[in-house]
Amino acid sequence: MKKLVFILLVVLFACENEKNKTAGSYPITPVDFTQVQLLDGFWKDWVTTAMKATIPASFQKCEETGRINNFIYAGGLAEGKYEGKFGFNDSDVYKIIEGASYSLNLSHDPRMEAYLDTLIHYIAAAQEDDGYLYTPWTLKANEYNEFNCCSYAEEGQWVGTPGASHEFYNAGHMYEAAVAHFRATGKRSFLDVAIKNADLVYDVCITQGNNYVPGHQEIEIGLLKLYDVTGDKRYLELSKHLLDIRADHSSGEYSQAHLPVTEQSEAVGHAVRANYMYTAMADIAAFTKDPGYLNAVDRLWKNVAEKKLSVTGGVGASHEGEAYGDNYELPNHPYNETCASIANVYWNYRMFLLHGDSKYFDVLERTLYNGLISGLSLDGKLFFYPNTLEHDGKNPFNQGVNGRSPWFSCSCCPSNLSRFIPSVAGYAYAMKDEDIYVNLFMNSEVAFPLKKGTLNIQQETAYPWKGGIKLTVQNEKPVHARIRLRVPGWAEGKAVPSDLFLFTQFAGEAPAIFVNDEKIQSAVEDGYAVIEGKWKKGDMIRMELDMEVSLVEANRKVEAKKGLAAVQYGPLVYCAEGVDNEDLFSIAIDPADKYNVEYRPDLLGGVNMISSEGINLVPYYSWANREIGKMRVWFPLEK
Ligand code: FUB
Ligand code: ZN
Repeated sequence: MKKLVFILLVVLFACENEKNKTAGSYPITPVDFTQVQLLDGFWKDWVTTAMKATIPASFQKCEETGRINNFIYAGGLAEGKYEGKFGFNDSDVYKIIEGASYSLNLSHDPRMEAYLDTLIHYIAAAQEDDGYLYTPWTLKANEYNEFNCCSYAEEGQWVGTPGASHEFYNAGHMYEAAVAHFRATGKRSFLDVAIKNADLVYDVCITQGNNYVPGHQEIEIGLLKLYDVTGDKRYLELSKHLLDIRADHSSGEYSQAHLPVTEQSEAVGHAVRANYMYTAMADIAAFTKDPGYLNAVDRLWKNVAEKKLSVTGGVGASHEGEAYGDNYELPNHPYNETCASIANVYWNYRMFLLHGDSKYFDVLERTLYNGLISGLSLDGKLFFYPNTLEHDGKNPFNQGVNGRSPWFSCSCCPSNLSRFIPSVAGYAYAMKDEDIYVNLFMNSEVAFPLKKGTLNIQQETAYPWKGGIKLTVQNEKPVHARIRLRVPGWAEGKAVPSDLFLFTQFAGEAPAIFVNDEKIQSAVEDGYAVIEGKWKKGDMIRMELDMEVSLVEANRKVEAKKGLAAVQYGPLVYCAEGVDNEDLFSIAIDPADKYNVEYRPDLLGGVNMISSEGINLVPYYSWANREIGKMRVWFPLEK
């Protein structure tokens, strides 16, 4: 009953605000995480781990490291000084609240809901009367603490050092968290704090005409989510304004301020900043229909897909400045920050919503199954910040740690995983009129509210271990729809939607589609098998993808990958670890090698192990969960 009242409130609020909206939207409509119910399987396991382990452990770290106290002190609820090394510590709390809100949707947890209420009480207290909310600034009146951190005067009250300030960045994460909390609970407590802050930022930047350039992009995304939930066009205007004025040249390529955003063609600079910016630019392209924005994100996407993507879907290869490297600069020890992978998913998802082409999901899926979940240990409590593709077993490459770490002084990646993983079901489906898109394969139930009735579908699959995907229609009343079932590029012998990586040999059979057990020849449009029908309870659509072990080689222009090959199975990139292989660094791969694929329920939470005579491989994402030893993704190829 309580949940029903919340849902009614959310719907009423949304309807009221729809009236204010006059701007455009994406041609394709997302199917929100609230409309998808995950069922037991690969992704439910990850989400449950995030809910039960990652989120509570991360909140605990926030408590231990003063991140929660900072709100309490700034709100005058107790006395104390700002704790922490970075001005953006507030954002970790916001991100974990965002993740906890998504997880409340999956499973009702009154204790967690009450804990969030307490945190929101502290956050609201820390908000200054005019709406300003950035605890390092509010607490600056106190003398500097033992960390002598982040020189608050440079960080806050509207942009100190160009390219460095995080007050807008923190605000963006606050807005995203507040919207997620409102959507999950129907409560306005956090949303009202966010709105008050956004109204202040609007006043300062637009009404007063201050050209403040955010030091780290993020607020642009948060404002667009606020716009989406409130329908208040000022937030859209402000988001676009902050992008339009970005080219102040002061911090150059590092923070993508070197050129007007609509003139950028190459992904450069700090990779998380860049990918958050491209994400917001895609939103602006959709909401304003500005062709300059659309053309720019298209060019930038092409640049990354053709020249700057790791085989694991990670981006930001350069350790210097946590940045995108040059074209074709894809070293075997890339930086590939976990946050940059998460942002790559956000960006590619929006590119799909703009264009409806499955190639964006080919990149998204590659990132998701490889360079993103690699950042989280199987028990959900240890993290990688950079995601290397090779390890000698000794180098403390993970921010000074040799192996996974429970936290970092700059802990953006753990909190980003806390928010991303519980939202994953929101990426699986989308719709446009009578077209429904099945983009990711995960056991789930989903409802598509079509004009002439609701289409309810249950998806069953053992992906990524097996290639069968079954959709069963559950609605009693027949409803007409075109089901667009994504045929992954890898299943058609295309490693990526460019010539950056190629399968050396691809032996897989063509994907097969069945409707009610009868094999059909369906048209494939933009990478989707299109299956049209009037669907009623019990109807069944099945896709069989032939999962074969394939070798991947990089484009010859990638110096670091000359003569090397990686191993892929379905969407998964594999690696070899020292624990399964003696003398790992003398192993070479012969293209004629035959592989055995065996599902091992006892290993790494249940994985397919791939073996040939000379090598044993496990999914890349699962490495460093048994011991911290040698690891490699790319192997010399015997010719
Ligand atoms: O600056 C905030 C976050 O900290 C960035 O997005 C990460 O790359 C890390 O530097
Ligand atoms: Zn990070």
